[in-house]
Amino acid sequence: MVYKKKRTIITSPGLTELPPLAPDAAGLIYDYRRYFTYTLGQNKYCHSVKYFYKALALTVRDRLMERWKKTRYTYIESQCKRGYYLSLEFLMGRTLGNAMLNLGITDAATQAMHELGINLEDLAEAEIDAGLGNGGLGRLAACFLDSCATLQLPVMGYGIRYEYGMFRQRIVNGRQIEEPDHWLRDGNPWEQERPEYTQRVRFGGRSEKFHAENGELRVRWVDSRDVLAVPYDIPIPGYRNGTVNTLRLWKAAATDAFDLGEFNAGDYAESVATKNEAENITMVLYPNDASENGKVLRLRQQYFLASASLQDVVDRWVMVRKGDFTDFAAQNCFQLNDTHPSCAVPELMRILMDDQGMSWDTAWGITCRTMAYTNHTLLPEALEKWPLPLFGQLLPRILEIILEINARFIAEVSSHWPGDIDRMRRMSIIEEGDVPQIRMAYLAIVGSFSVNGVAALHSQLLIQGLFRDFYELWPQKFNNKTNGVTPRRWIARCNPGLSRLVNEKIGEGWISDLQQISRIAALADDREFRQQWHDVKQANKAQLSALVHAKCKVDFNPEGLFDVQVKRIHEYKRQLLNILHVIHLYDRIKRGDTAGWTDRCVLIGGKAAPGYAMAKLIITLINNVAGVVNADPAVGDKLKVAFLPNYSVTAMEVICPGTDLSEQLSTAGKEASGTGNMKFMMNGAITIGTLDGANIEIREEVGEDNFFMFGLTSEEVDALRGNYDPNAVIACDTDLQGVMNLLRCGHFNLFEPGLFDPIINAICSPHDPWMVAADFRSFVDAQQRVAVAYQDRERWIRMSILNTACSGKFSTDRTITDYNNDIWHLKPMEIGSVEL
Ligand code: 26Q
Repeated sequence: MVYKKKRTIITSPGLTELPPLAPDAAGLIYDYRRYFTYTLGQNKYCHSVKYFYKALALTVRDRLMERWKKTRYTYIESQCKRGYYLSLEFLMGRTLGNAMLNLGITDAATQAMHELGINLEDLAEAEIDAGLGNGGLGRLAACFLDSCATLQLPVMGYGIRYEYGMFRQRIVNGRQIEEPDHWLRDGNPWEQERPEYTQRVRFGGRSEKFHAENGELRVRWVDSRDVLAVPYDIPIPGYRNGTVNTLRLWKAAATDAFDLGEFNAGDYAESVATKNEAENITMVLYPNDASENGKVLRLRQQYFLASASLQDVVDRWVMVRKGDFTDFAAQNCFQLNDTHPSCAVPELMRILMDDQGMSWDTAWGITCRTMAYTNHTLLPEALEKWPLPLFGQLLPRILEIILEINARFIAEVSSHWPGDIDRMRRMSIIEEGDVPQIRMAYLAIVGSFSVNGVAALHSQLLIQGLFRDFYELWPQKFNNKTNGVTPRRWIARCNPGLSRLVNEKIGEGWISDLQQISRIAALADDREFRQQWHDVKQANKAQLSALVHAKCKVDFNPEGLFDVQVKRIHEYKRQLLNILHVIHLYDRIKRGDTAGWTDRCVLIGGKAAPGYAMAKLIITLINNVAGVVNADPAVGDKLKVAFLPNYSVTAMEVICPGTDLSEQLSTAGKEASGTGNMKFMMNGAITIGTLDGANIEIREEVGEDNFFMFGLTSEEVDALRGNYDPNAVIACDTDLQGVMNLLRCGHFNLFEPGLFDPIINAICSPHDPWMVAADFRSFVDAQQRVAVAYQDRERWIRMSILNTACSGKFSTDRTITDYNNDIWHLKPMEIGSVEL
């Protein structure tokens, strides 16, 4: 039956609150020495920087702890409405620097370490990124948590504590090699295990009907193979406001009963294997940023997260409200980060009916008033589907509930559009076919009161395309929430030079109210300010050069234009278009066509999904082009190209402050939003981009004069499909011919003939979905406008200032305020207003 640990409560009058810990340098030094000496057992002979880092991490963590407890009690005592962000990914990066920034103890810690003869930055470098995400979707979740805490909203993150995060990328012979990311090897000072909140998650078995004591017909899930979910909590501090929220990550563990049964049968090896099967669930993050369908382990992860998190919330509710669910929907809201956690819909139904004894109608009334779904992709092939038979084997009770949800939903469709069989077939949660499939996006839409896209264009395209039928049925469910990024990490922390300069001019208010940064626009014509702005950028470019030198052995001259594209490698993001432009510049240099030349340093970085052959080949092409260009003495400083291996959150913290030009090249209508574009803008880079995702809104904010637009619009892309003729495009463009000739004659693969044929064929195919050749001319022309603009130094600096000044909209503080006003309706909670 339902697994519940007995709790023994000890109350001790001796355990009253201690006075708060000193936040100054002397207090930090005292605690640091204690941790270093007694907890970590080190002395003056210690030569591992890991211990120096760990002692400071523990010292800082202590200062979060008081606030964390207070925040928890404030939420429980006030019985306020709570929000939950359910995500298979949280790409947190490093924690130490962010924690110190938000606590306001960076200066004190710098001084403390200085007095101990330690350089704080060296020590911070020892922290390994928490890379529990693939890219945009996972990083967005991390930025959201920072903003929720800063806005003092009672929101908890729920995710998975993967033993292995995003793989580490190495480049060998121009090719991507994946290495495991065992990020927990040296322990994680930021997590706190909470075994007392362990949950039990069922898999397999079957469901059976039975009569309850009161004679009601009920359902139970029996003969299941259960797995324990053990929570690990991570503190999420707000910006200098006393709030510390929680990110709860679940780790899978085998049940004791499991082992016991096998042991009794006398098979030790079998019992250990069974244990592994359970613990495998949270072993590794799937490294695909578009769905890789049909992997049963991935579905186990998804259900594991949904089930453990919902049971956790319901347990807390039952404890406080004593089983009265009248207010549950008014007091709880779950935001689903894409369809990955969408098993939450049938799982909440199961908990409310099977565990809490509710009727279908009551349970459904609660479920579809508490769930909200965010979509992050327009690519139809990336929409999640699960084969029904596989789903039924793994989660029989959940499938039963999904089928019932669908039956009732189809009845609603049929009463809305009587006789419209085709529409019923189109809208069904179950896609018909040889093997029927469960359409997770449809399940999420049917079970949610809110469905949102992540940029204005994306939300518009969703209701016109993928979700059109659903929009016609329920227009009021659909809304837009344009993405953002947190200005704490993405300006204040990663760009101290810029922050100091801005603080001097307009104060520090912008850090928690980014609209205030618009006040620097008034200084865009101030010569002295422009010089200071330029000095900051040049210093940041020097740091980026050092990184490129260290990781790529390529020398970037900071006088050149730093032209950067970093993001997942995907055909729709068109790194290929970027490298075609590079080849074109190389071709011009070789032809001597260099009058009025602007020196350029091109940096490209990002990971390819390990099974995505075309993306991996594009990486190799970039590396081979870089090899040829950088080695050619005729090229010199005119053009440098580098592929940065192992792109990560921490790498971006050095990259975006040192970038002049931000490349946002996706085929229009394909990139849902993009968020890297916002980080670059905030740090004074100018965008060259298509009218796609949030680029459109960036251009609206900064003005068309301060943005380099190019390419087909999404309507033009759609209109061209079917009569696209890339070979005709190439025939009309001598520049593109020059590029194709270099590719075709094997200039970048002299020792591997034919290596890049798949790329050449893709560009020349009339079925190329990404229409690379179609946008080449427009892109090259826009790049020429960039080159000219960069030579007018004063003009460029002015554009740079205006980009930062107009980035206020792209703070996640604005995004989260929108989510809260339109979807969650949570009350900000002052911390400390409740007696402990
Ligand atoms: C699904 C099933 C099985 C295996 C993997 C997946 C999977 C994992 C990650 C599918 C998709 C993702 C990630 C998607 C993603 O990062 N999307 C990006 O989300 C950003 C935040 O909204 C947007 O800015 C980007 O435009 C969008 O591409």
